[in-house]
Amino acid sequence: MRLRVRARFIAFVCLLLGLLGKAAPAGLGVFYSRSFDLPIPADTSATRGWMDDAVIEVPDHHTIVDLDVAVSLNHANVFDLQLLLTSPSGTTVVLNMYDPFSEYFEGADYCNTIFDDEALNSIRDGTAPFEGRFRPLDPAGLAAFDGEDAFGLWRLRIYDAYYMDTGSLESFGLIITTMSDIATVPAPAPTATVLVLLGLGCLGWVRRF
Ligand SMILES: [Ca+2]
Ligand SMILES: [Ca+2]
Repeated sequence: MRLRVRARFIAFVCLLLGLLGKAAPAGLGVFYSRSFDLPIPADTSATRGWMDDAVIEVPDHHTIVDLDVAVSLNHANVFDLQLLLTSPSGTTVVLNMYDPFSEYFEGADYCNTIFDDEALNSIRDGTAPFEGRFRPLDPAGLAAFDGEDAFGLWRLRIYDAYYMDTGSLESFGLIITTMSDIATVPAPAPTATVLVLLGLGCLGWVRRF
């Protein structure tokens, strides 16, 4: 009985999407990621200074509903690092940085770290290599990007503020939850047709029960 109800629901959604010409339900995430090998700092003869910006180009127009940011880097002491993300619109959010006068620690690397406003823990509660999900340092959070168009160049900027230790950026990614584009752009005719046929097929299958 439950299978039949679920099949009816799938058939109904397919038919509705096909007839309305929608590509997919709203709220799907899109992921843009790149590998890097950028020294931190950029001047390999120094142990303090800016990394060259890590840039991801988003080639599509998406109105951002939620944004998460993935970072992997190696660095002998990540206490040195200030991580900032700047959107194509020019908004900057501080992902993490430390105050040398009140919170010194030793620890290496960011390993598959995901900055996420909805994470249970702040990055300040984590310890290197920060594996998992953490809220960014900036009180405004990544919500500062909500409502912006994701299209264009995103820059992860990293400043190594103190001497001695160095490292390199390995990867940086954007996980964008978007609604408006997916919900409003009509699907290509073949997609809509396939959805209608799929919906009709499912209905036929349901009737055989
Ligand atoms: Ca989030
Ligand atoms: Ca350093």
